[in-house]
Formats: sequence, C-alpha cells, structure tokens
Amino acid sequence: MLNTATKSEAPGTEQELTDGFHLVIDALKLNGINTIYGVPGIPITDLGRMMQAAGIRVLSFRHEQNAGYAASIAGYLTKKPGVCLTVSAPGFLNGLTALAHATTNCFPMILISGSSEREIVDLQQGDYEEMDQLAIAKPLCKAAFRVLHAADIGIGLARAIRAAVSGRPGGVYLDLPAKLFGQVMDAAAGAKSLVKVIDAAPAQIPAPSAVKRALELFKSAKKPLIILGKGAAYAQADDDIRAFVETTGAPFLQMSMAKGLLPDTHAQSAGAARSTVLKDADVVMLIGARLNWLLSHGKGKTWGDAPKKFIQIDIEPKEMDSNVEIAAPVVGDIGSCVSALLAGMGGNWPAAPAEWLNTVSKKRDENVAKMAPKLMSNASPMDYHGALGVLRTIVKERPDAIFVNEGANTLDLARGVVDMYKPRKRIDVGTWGVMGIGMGYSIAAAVETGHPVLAVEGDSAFGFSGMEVETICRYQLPVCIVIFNNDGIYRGTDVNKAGSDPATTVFVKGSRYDKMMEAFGGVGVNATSPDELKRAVNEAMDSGKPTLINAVIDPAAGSESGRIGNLNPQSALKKK
Ligand code: OXT
Ligand code: ADP
Ligand code: MG
Repeated sequence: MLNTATKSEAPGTEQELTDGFHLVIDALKLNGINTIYGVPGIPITDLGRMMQAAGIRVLSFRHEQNAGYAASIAGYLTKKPGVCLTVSAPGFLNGLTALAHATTNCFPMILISGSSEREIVDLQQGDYEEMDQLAIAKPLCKAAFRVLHAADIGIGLARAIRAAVSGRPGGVYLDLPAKLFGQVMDAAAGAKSLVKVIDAAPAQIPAPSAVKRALELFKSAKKPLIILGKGAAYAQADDDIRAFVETTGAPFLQMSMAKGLLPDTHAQSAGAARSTVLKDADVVMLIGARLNWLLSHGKGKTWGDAPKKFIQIDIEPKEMDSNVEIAAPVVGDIGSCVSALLAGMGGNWPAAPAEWLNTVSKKRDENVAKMAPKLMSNASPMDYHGALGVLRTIVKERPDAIFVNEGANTLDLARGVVDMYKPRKRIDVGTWGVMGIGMGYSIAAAVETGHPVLAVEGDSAFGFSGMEVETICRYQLPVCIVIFNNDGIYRGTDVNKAGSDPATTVFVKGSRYDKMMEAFGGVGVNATSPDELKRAVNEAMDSGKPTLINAVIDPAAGSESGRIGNLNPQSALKKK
C-alpha cells in the first residue's frame, strides 16, 4: 500500500503526491524488509520515525558498526538482506566495516546511507559531513548504487536486493542523498515505479556431468571426508545435507559456524579428530567452505603428505582452484547441488571403509576422553574449561538458544567444548576473526529468531561493542552475556618492563562488567565458580531478562592468541 504524503493545494488540480521518504519505505515493505538496524541523525532521522510509523521495526543502536554487524547476521540467519541505516560520512564509515565484513563472510546485507549534497561534495566545497561515499564503498562490497531521483528508488532497492542475495551473497551499498527524501512526485507514478523483486536468489542447478564426476571421485575414496562450512548452513538445505552425509557414511568436519548442521555428537562427526582427518583423508568434499586460512589453504603440514583430491561445492565458480587444484568442481547453489548428489547416489551407495571410520572414531574418543576431566574443574577463579563445561551442559539442555562467541581463548576453547545440536545456532567472528560482532549479533539473533541468546565473550572482545548493553535493555531482549573476564587480551598477566604504563594486553584488574548492565536496569551477576555461573545463566535463560554475568577467569589461564598463536610474526632477532 502506498503511503500517500501530501495533496497538492493548487485549485482544481487535486493530485495525490508522494515523496522520497515514503517511496523508500514502500519499496522496503513491498520486498518484505520489515526490520532496520541503524543510528539516526541528519539526513535520516525522519526516515526512521516514518518507518516506525509505517510498521517497520527500527532498532536504534549506539554505534553504526554494531548496527551493521546486526544487519549482516540478520542476512545470514534469514537469507534476506539485513539492512543497516546510517547518516553521512562518519556514520557511513562506521557502518562500512560491517559491510566489508558481510562481503567477506558471504552474508547478504544492504548498507543504506544518507549522504550530503552531490553538487557541493563533488566540488569539494566543504559540505556538512562531506564525503564521496559511493566511491569509498565500491571496493569493499559486491555492488554499490546511488539514487538521485525519487522515481528511481524502486529500481535502486531492487538492484540492491538482487545483488546482495543472488549468486555468492554479500554486502551492497545504497547511497541516498539528503535531497532525495524531500523530492515529491505523483503518487500513482511513484507506486508504479516500485519493484517487487521476483526470485531474488534463483536456483543455480549444477551440471549433471559435474555431479557425476564428483560422485565417482567420492566413491573411489578409501578415506573420505566431508567439510561443511557456513555456506552450507546459510543455504538452509538442512535435511538434504544431513541425508547426503548419512548416506555416504563418511566422517564430517563442521567449520565453526556450520557446527550443529548435523549435531556435533553425531556418530560420523570428526570434530574432535580434526588433525587426523585433515592429514589422512584422500578425498575431501567441501560444501560451502573455502580453502582459506581457516583450512590452511588446503596444503602444508596440516594436510600431511598423503596425496589428496578435492571436490568443492560452491555457488561461486571463481572459488575453484583458488588455493589448490579442485579435481571435481560442482558449481551451483548448495540446495540444488546436494539434492542432485543425493539423487545421483542411487539406493546402494557403498559404506565408507570401516578401517578409516575406526581410525577416526578412535582418535575422536581419545580426545573427548582427554577433555572430559578438564570440564569438571571446579576451580575458583575459574579456568576456561571449568566455565565452559557448565555452558556446554546448558546448551545441550537448550539447543534452540543462539550461541554468540568471540574472543581468542574464549572463542577457540568454546568452539571445541560447546557442542551444537541444530543448524545456524552458533554465530561468531567468522572469516576475519573480527572482534566486535558480539552485541550486534546478539541483538539481531534475538530479534530475527525470537530465541534466547547466550553470548560468550572475552573481556576484550566485549569491549568493542559493550555500550550496546543499553540497546539490549532498551528493547528488553532475551540476551544473556557471559564475559570471560581474565583481565585482558589473551591473558591478564603481562607486565611492561620498561615503564609505569600497564602492558598493552592487560586491563583494569578485577573489573566488574556486571555493573554496566545494572546501570541500564538489566540483571548483573558476578560469578566466581562454575556453580554460580550455571545458576546465573539458567536464571537468565528462564527469565529472558537482559543479563550480564561477569565470569571471573584466572588471568593466567589463557594462551597468546588462543589456537592461532602460530600466526604471530617471529623474528630471528631476540625480543627486547
Ligand atoms: O585434532 P587435534 O588433536 O588437533 O585437536 C583439535 C580437535 O580435534 C579437538 N577437539 C575436541 N577435543 C575433544 N572434545 C571435543 N568436543 C573437541 N572438539 C575439537 O580440539 C583441537 C582444536 O580443535 P579446533 O578448534 O577445531 O581446531 P584448530 O586446530 O584450532 O582449528 C584451526 C582453526 C584456524 C580453524 C581454528 O583455530 C579457528 O577457527 N580459529 C579462529 C581463530 C580466530 O578467528 N580468532 C580470533 C582472532 S584472534 C586476534 O586476532 C584477537 N584480537 C585482535 C583483533 C581482532 N581480532 N579484531 C579486531 C577488530 N581488533 C583486534 C583481539 C583484540 S583476539 C582479541 C581479544 C582476545 O582477548 P579476549 O579477552 O577477548 O579473549 P581471551 O583470549 O579469552 O582473553
Ligand atoms: P567457512 O568459514 O565456514 O569455512 P566460508 O565463508 O569460507 O565458510 O565459505 C562459504 C562459501 O559458501 C563461500 O565460498 C560461498 O560462495 C558459499 N556459499 C554461500 N552460500 C551458498 C549457497 N547458497 N550455495 C552455494 N554456495 C554458497
Ligand atoms: Mg580476555
């Protein structure tokens, strides 16, 4: 329904009019975009108000980067572009990190930003918040568009939606100069100019020959392995993926955000035998996972000396051969590809070789047994395993909760310890290993899914978006934040031997993050033992009240950079 703005006053020419504000709102609603994440200000304050009045949910943040991260994960969780709305120049730049993050992670997102007067910006005459935003956004996203005429708003948004969700999903920038909002046009013509995007992400069917090649290669494997990445989780082809994996009988490894696509406790899961399967597998099928740094680029020590062949299923043809030769590329959307694979397998697919399965399960059981006693640790202050042991049980009992996770040790250890049982329940730092996603992700996860959120955050990680606890309280979202407070980045024990300033990685000792939550009317708890932690998290999850638990972790418990300390550059010269 078109939102009519004004009526012309000219006698005898009564004409329904609309304007840029209303056309943006109508175009969003027409395309089912009902939630916006942003920060108000010139020139979009009224747009936000009018959106609310028109029934769109507008979540107002304290910093655009967090609103942007919220939009990016909304896109991942829903397969519809998440929308972030920012003001010109500084607001736009604050949102841009999240737009680049969405592109890097293949999440569909649209950053809509107001911008200043084109005539002044282009002559560089020093306008209010002057910046050539379109040019700056272009290299950091999949596509970037600017709309100058109200009559083009419909087309502009349609292009943005299609670009974000079709093919490999990613971030799109949409530049809306201030003047556009006030432009008036005939309401009927305005309504006609809107575009409802039909089949925004069309199925991309793989070639039958590619499917056949992949199946033949996989069948020939003595030591098959399937790696599921967050592209597979994004695809929402959960039942087919599970059926495919189970029909092959092969061990599978789930990348961090793919955890739960099949339960981590599944008999074929090789999550706890990661090193073994990567080293020893002979045919590896990648489904929605890139051979980037997180998979050691498919070569080197991690992958061992045994010859390997790769099958890769991805929507992006250019992904093939990006790091190593792909013997069987299957290009298409994962839903179509996996269903074609399933159909091609027929009714008598041979069981995966028992010797290989035994090797994998033996290694897995050893690692699980090694970890088990650590999870029972009752130490106070807590160590990571003692605290995570408790959270692992809580997630098992509440498999629908969304688990948000960032930090270094807090991230790496939680990934291994906390089993996931359902798809798209674990969201974390992703491809960049970025700190700062925590509160934005928590807010969007609660808003988009309606499920409770458990955010497990390093004390450093939390600091990047901590002010959004006010946002969580303001909207009364069912978010329970647990801060693993070890007084610093990686550890809280570093000492600066050269002066009186604290070392670069340490924070104020004994900080009480729980007080921050209390300042805004949420529940704050200081937990010094696993028992206290368990009680507090369960209470928060039962009540749905915004809660922040300051979990006191031994400052000496972590290690430098968690599991990726090897990426720190080393010099032959001795450290000073
Ligand atoms: O097979 P093996 O024997 O090898 O064993 C493996 C598994 O088989 C086994 N396993 C299990 N055993 C038993 N039971 C179970 N259930 C089980 N499951 C698994 O365990 C091992 C390990 O398994 P895993 O984890 O699967 O394997 P691995 O080898 O670790 O995998 C490799 C990777 C690369 C895939 C994996 O490590 C990974 O995904 N890593 C992601 C790492 C990452 O992204 N880290 C975040 C960035 S770190 C750094 O950059 C930080 N910064 C700088 C900064 C950033 N990032 N961003 C911005 C905007 N500014 C600055 C900062 C500031 S971190 C950071 C803050 C840190 O401080 P905090 O206070 O927040 O956090 P704390 O450290 O807690 O203090
Ligand atoms: P992970 O970090 O979990 O390993 P990546 O982000 O590296 O996952 O890889 C995700 C891959 O999934 C990307 O290469 C992307 O092109 C692909 N992808 C995303 N959505 C789909 C889809 N619907 N169909 C096919 N491939 C997809
Ligand atoms: Mg820390």
